[in-house]
Amino acid sequence: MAKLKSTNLYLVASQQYCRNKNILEIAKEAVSAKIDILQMREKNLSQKELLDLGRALAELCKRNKVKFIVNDDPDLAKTLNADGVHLGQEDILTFPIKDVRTILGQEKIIGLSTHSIEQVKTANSLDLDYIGFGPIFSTKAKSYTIGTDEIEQALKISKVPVIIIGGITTANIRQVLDKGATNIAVIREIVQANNVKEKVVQLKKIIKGQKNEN
Ligand code: TZP
Ligand code: MG
Repeated sequence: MAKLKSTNLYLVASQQYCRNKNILEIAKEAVSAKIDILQMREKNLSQKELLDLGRALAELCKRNKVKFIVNDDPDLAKTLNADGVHLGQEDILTFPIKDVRTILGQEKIIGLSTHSIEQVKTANSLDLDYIGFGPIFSTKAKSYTIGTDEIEQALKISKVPVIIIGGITTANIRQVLDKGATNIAVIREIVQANNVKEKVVQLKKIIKGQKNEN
């Protein structure tokens, strides 16, 4: 059985991109508006802070049937009994995917960031449940963009669901959906929204408008 639904709004939750609000508060609002997947992506927290935030987010997601993914660290994902882990290209030098699978088991979700068609092809030989593909548009988290031109090819060749990421907003999301994408991940568009709930509802509505199933 597929571990992900066919259409997903994926929030990458990261305190450093929030303005005046706490990431846990934002996560609560996003979850109440039925975000599908939430990733904890914190690069500047101590192990204790990561554990505390991770426990709170894991509990929140579990209670609301939202998939909870931990960035960068398979052991932390295991400790938190998260639904899965998300790794970058540099992470898999330290944690080869087959070892991550051994740590987490068959039931858990393993995602990998890809930034080119070459990386999508390589990802096809790995034991993954989804890939991220981006950054499509300009973003604070990366210093380059890959644009929309290769989205169709990435969707066509990838063996696993492709989650499109990078600078996506309500203003430009249709450019991505028009290429066939059904899985969208964002940070700033949600965490910096004046009204997080409204923003989630609005994004989900636009994404679902593409496809009738969920
Ligand atoms: N990987 C590629 S782009 C990105 C990550 C983690 C950040 C996306 O953030 P935003 O604010 O939606 O551009
Ligand atoms: Mg990483």
